[in-house]
Amino acid sequence: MNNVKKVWLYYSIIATLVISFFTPFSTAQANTAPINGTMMQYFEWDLPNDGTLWTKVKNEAENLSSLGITALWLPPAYKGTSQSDVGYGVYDLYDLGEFDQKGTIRTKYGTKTQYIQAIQAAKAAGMQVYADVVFNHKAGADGTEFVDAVEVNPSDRNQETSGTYQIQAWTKFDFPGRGNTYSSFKWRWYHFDGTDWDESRKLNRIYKFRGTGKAWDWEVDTENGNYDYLMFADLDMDHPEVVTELKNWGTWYVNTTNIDGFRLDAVKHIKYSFFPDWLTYVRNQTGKNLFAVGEFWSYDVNKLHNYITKTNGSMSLFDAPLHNNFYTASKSSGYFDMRYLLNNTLMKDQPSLAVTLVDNHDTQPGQSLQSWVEPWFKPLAYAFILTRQEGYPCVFYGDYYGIPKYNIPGLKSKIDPLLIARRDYAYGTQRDYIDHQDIIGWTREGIDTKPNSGLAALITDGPGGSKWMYVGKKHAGKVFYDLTI
Ligand SMILES: [Ca+2]
Ligand SMILES: [Ca+2]
Ligand SMILES: [Ca+2]
Repeated sequence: MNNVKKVWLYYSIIATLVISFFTPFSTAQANTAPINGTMMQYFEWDLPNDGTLWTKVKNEAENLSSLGITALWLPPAYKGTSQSDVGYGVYDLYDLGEFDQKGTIRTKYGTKTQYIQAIQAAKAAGMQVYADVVFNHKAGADGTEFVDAVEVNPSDRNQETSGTYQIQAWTKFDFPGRGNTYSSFKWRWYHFDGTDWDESRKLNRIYKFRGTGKAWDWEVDTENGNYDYLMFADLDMDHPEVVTELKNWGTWYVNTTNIDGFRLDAVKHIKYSFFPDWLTYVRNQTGKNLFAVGEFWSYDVNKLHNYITKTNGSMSLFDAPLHNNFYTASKSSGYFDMRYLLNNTLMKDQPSLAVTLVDNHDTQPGQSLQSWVEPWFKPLAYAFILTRQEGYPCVFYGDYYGIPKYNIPGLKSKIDPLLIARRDYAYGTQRDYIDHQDIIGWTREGIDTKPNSGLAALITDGPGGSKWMYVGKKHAGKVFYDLTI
């Protein structure tokens, strides 16, 4: 076949030579068809607490869009336990950096006004914006209540390990700085299933609350017997007032911010039947076809399949098993069998609901799920998620800009060409050559509505080599060039 090139690099993306490559938008014809979707997770865990992220989003929106980023996942925008909270210690869902609460008006990322302006700028640049939604727990309560509770075994939460006794729990949320603005709902102990701190005894246990109808929610992940409880005060999704309040909040949030979708935190700890109902409600109330991706962090693809079934395909899921394959490959010193890169992944099994990723704020160094893909492998992994047809790829801020706290340099110069490859060339029929332990490849034949589209990609965890790959007869006689050098 024609149009095959030998490559000895770690990774390589070969695209058809286009004269207009450096000004790809100069031809009106190239703009008629929509480009491939690419999400960017626009934060990492260790960003400085300087209140500037929303402003950075506003300032960078045009630039990111021009590189082919079509959606931004922004971090939790509401008030957490303190100003420096990354956002997952959620205190008040209605305080987007507007009220003097927890010793601050702004959040780690800025004020409500700046957040709204960032979203407006992103949308004006043609991107979607997804909000990070944390419903599993609440933290930083305004006061305590005395609650009947029982201790459970941390590794088997179905097993009670004490009699019932009264604990002093941080479960009273009155939001004195906000009052009744936007919502008059006040959280009390009976809106929760349990907590992990008894203030009166200064005891750290996993406490399950006692009371009418009180039980860990089901169905949730079965790790530790029942994984409803993760941290802080755990919301009781069996309580109708909780469900109603969260539905009201979702509608308010979409109407207030004009976002386009959600990244849903910790879904394996939340009753599986909750989100299909919630998403249907908010989509109907707002009249928007809101995108959703859930964080079901498990390397067992069967658990992801089960969740997709139970949620009727109402949301996508992050492809955690794919991340794990990248991590394992990057740690194998060249001895990973590259034919197995897709094994047991959503990208392979359920591509239309797979949000593919390389790393995120939890897998980065120092975090709870640390499993950092080694830097040498990152360009290969990004080539894999950005130029193949399966999945909706998500680029991580920490990979793109770097993580200063750990002296990790950004890979912008490596990732940008792959974003361009995705934007302009990664279209059409895909042919796989995932057939060798060290060097694998794939081609895209291109489509007529994207002039000069089509590519060939090769990645290797070994010394390199060559491969014959078919790119389609319509490329006969064309010259391909390497986008990555
Ligand atoms: Ca419950
Ligand atoms: Ca829970
Ligand atoms: Ca619960």
